[in-house]
Amino acid sequence: MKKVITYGTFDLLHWGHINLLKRAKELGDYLIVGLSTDEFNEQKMKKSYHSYENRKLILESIRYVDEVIPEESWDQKVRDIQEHDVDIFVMGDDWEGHFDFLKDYCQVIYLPRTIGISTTKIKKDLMIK
Ligand code: C2G
Repeated sequence: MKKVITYGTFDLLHWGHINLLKRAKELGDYLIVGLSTDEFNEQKMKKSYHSYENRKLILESIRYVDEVIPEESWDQKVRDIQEHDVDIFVMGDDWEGHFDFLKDYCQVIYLPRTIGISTTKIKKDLMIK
């Protein structure tokens, strides 16, 4: 079984996230999502609208997602890859190059981001209207 992992905040889930999760799942048979906790979001200078528990509930409802684990720090990826026997690490290409050190442990793939949508854009557009 080919296992894929990706990480993110996935707040205000939108079709750009779904495109990423769909393509990530298509690379293997089992997709794990490392979901940023509310505390880790603070380290990423992000504030989620939805709590970790609710973002987890939403992600677990998506057909492409097989398992959701908490992302609590920048340096847990190697351990996650080893403990979950991951074959492929996937991120959107806004992260291009940032995780190349993981190539010692698994395949690293950066997928093109979906243009025209982001959680930040949603928040901004809602504020204007
Ligand atoms: N994404 C995308 N297209 C968009 C928006 C997001 O492909 N229009 C992708 C991002 O590239 C990322 C994933 O969706 O791979 C989740 O996006 P975020 O929740 O913004 O994740 P981020 O805050 O970048 O967290 O350790 C890694 C970090 O936790 C990544």
